[in-house]
Amino acid sequence: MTSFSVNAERLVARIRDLGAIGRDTDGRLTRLAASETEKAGRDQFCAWVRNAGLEIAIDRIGNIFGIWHSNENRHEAPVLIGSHIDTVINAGIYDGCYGVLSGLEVIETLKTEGFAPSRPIAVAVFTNEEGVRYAPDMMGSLVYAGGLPVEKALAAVGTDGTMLGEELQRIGYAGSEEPGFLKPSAYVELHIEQGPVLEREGVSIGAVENLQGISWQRVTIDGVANHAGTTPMSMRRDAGHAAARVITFLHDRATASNTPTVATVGCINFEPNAVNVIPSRATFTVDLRDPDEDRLKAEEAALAGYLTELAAAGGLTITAERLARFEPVTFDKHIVELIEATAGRRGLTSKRMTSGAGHDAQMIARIAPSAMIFVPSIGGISHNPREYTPDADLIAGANILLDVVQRLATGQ
Ligand code: HGY
Ligand code: MN
Ligand code: MN
Repeated sequence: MTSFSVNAERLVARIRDLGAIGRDTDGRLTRLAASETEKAGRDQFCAWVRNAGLEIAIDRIGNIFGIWHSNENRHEAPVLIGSHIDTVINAGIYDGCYGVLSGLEVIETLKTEGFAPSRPIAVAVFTNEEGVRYAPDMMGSLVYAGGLPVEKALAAVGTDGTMLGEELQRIGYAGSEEPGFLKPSAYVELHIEQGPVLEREGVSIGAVENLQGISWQRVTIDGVANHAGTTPMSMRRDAGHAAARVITFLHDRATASNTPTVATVGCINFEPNAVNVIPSRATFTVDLRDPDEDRLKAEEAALAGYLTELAAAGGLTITAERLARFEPVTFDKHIVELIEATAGRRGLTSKRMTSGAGHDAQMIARIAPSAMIFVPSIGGISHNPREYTPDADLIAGANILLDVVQRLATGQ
């Protein structure tokens, strides 16, 4: 197999250009799913895809596909590369975008080099991977893989009260293709690690063999509003204090365990949210993750038990609503082995890894052999404007993706 190399300048320039789209007045990068800023990112990606001479297809949940096929291979199942371009709030420029732009780069390089694949190669931008505005996360790829009815996803109401389907209409990305219209022969996703392992161990490439389970809940605690100055401590039904106890319970339990379990409370809101009123209501999110399904279930049960005790002891009413729940996923061992062998052929070190973050690959793994390639994140920082991966690592990862896709598209 002839080994090509991506156009490093073009890829790095596009990562920076896309990273400049969607900055607010404070310069913070925020491209929430189906927002005006994400539309601008989608438009830019589609312009690059058109310019590359690929066919564009958009499905009903707004997933975008850039497809390269020939008359000879158009009826074969495509090799699919993908990720996302929606971001969290005040995000870095690499999360998701790196994988999408590297996928486009791989196709453009193979096209330019005159490579003739035995099957189509496509790059996908999946809608709402982050799940910050609409839950659950990885929504577009979940719908694509048949894990969530498209009508239900389109009816999702966001944290801002908008409806996803209406927002996709408004930004012009409510497509007509039925989700799942392309049945991939294989799926590969290139992504920054978003954790500290590769950098700490001085390894260039992560061959991701599995991905941990994810549990998202929204907890609502109802107590009684009362005067901050006149209400004795013994008479309070303080929803705010109860929320603080739950946050401490989760943090201490995960910290004390000698397992990879992680627990995060990322959003919290008090009502009436006034300096001199004991909160009557506290609403917050709980993100629990573990590579082992039984342990994740045990963490969910421990939380449920603690909430029941807290409600009884404090005269509170506590409810929990499930926002997302995904079991751990194991990726395709042949593709993982191919990633490792490819890294070796390019003289790069690699290691098998578990993904701590959720990714679209965990959903597409339901319908096609799938795996992921990681490159180092400096300081393990992500979901933060300080997210950074050196250009040399970005290019190394993209060339591994290039070789892996080329091999998957020649059936060797
Ligand atoms: O939550 C996650 O792990 C991903 O960034 N959506
Ligand atoms: Mn991501
Ligand atoms: Mn992310």
